[in-house]
Parts: sequence; C-alpha cells; structure tokens
Amino acid sequence: MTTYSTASTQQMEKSQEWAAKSQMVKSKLPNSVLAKVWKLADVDKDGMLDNEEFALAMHLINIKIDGNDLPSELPTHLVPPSKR
Ligand SMILES: [Ca+2]
Repeated sequence: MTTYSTASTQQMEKSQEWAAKSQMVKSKLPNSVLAKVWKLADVDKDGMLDNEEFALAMHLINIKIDGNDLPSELPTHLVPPSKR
C-alpha cells in the first residue's frame, strides 16, 4: 500500500508539472521566454512549479504578452508569501 500511494503521488506531481508546462506552451511564447519565465517563477529552485509558482509563471507570461519585458530578477512583491 505504501509503495502504491508513493507512486500515485509522484504520478500526480508529474501530471501537475505537465499541466503547468502545457499551459505555458499554450501562451505561444518562444521556448527561450518560457524557460526564463520558469526560472523566475521557480522561486525555491526545485525544478518544479507548485501552485503558487505556477500562478506566478502565468502572471509573468501575461506581462510578456502585454508587451512588457520580463524582470531579470523576480521583484520581492511577486515572490509568493510562503516563499519569502
Ligand atoms: Ca519550485
């Protein structure tokens, strides 16, 4: 049972990650931009986006879609409260 629940949790994380990536790809921004968005949004640098980081990534994508440049460093006010 333990093995099963571990596997299913990992699978869920994997599918969440995939959902995040496919949402980002839908923005039609170039991969280089999406990579930068991912890097900025992955505040804790674990290589994955959790819910808060994903919301932040979508926010950054909207900034870019609006024609503004991405910040080179994430401004403090954009860091999710739980990561401060
Ligand atoms: Ca992360």
